[in-house]
Amino acid sequence: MIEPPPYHRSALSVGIVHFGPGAFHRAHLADYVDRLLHNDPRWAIAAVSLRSPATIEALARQDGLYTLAILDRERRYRLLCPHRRFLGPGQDRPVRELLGDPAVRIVSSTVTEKGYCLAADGSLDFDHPDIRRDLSAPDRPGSLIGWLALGLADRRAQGLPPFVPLCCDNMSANGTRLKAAVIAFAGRIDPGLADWIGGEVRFPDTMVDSITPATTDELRREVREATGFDDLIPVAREAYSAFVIEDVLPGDAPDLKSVGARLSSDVAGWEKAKLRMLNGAHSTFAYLGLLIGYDTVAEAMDEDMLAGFVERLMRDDIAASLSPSPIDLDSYADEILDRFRNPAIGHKLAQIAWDGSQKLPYRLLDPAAEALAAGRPISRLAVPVAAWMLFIEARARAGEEIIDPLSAELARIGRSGDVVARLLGLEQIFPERLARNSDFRSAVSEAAEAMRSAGPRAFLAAKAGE
Ligand code: CS2
Repeated sequence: MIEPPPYHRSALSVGIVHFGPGAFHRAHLADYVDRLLHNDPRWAIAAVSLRSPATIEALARQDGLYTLAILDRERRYRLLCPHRRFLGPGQDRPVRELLGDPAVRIVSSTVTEKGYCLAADGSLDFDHPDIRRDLSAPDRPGSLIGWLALGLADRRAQGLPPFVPLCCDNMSANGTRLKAAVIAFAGRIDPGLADWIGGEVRFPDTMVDSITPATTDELRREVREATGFDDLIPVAREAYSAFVIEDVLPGDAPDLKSVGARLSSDVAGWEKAKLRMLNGAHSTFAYLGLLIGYDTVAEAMDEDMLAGFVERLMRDDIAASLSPSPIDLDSYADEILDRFRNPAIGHKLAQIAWDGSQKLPYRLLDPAAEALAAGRPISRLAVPVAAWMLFIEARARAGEEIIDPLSAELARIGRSGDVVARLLGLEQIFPERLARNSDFRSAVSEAAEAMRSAGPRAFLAAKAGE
């Protein structure tokens, strides 16, 4: 049996409301907060799930306790318990009360890229069904954006200082984008509120990083055998964890620095480097690896042809899109590739392949657009984009599920002819500067054609000789 954390759960009070208590949150922010609670009981988390009740119910059933497995050479297990309130779909009243509680200073989120309802240009998508719904009933929101606007409106009406929305998702300029989205939403309801948010509310940009595979039954079994705890919702992550927060938190915010978060005035540099180097490489492994027939990142790393291609993409093309950078990009690439080799993680390529329409823009399309503008070659950057298209085509034709907010449309296109041109026409994914660029279009089409005719392995072999 492992020891519960050394704080008295009954002495904790809620200071953070978190939307989206999935595996990444429970392995990342919740771990920082759990360690903070050892010294400061004011920062327990109220977990809010807007859609699925499963995690909330399991957390409540276990009185907030769950296991964090650290997947290193030796496995370690810790029991965490930083969540004290568990609010599922339909519990609007307590959520609203908590957002108005002056003791709550942070409202954090991990709702994945699609949870922010943004259009391809990064601004709020007013045509998004959730946003339309929330604008027609702003007192009963269903989206994160609607909840933040309502919570901030209540604070303003009560003369309370605002909370700090803390976006912990993998988007570049994540806080800045969230701020613009909440202001745009508020502007449609009450321009005075939008001005107040613009002037008073801090939305720090953050960089979050720790590889967290999805929880499986195998993990549940392993935790049960190793610790004796029949945990429904354990999480596993690599030992590495990083959290960089823009240094704009107010003085009365939780001291996340004391538990290893880094406060920085240049989060943009960190965030961009992480999104493009690590996540860009991940997505490349995912689509090429699945086409070849691999299951996990570590397995794909064992294929020299594929690993060599991804390494060149990182060190040449992606690094060029980041320079000048506050980071030593070559050592950063070494470190990332080493993390990918960790055989203990078993990180499924199929998991990374989810939501490609949301992930590709930050990870690979922005670097491609910048490369074109700067006159750098894009033939390698076009390869993962083409691989994503072939992945969509293969899934659609096999009648397999595509996990993506655009799944219906992607499946329809995947089953049709002319997949490349039709996918390039999706303006939710490809901004005009790319979709209309003939160099980009031909680089993607040529890579897709060559992979189709030679097969992805032979294609990569030929690429290695270029
Ligand atoms: C991955 C990320 O699933 C994915 O898209 O690229 O979850 C990645 O593991 C994390 O961002 C690492 O910090």
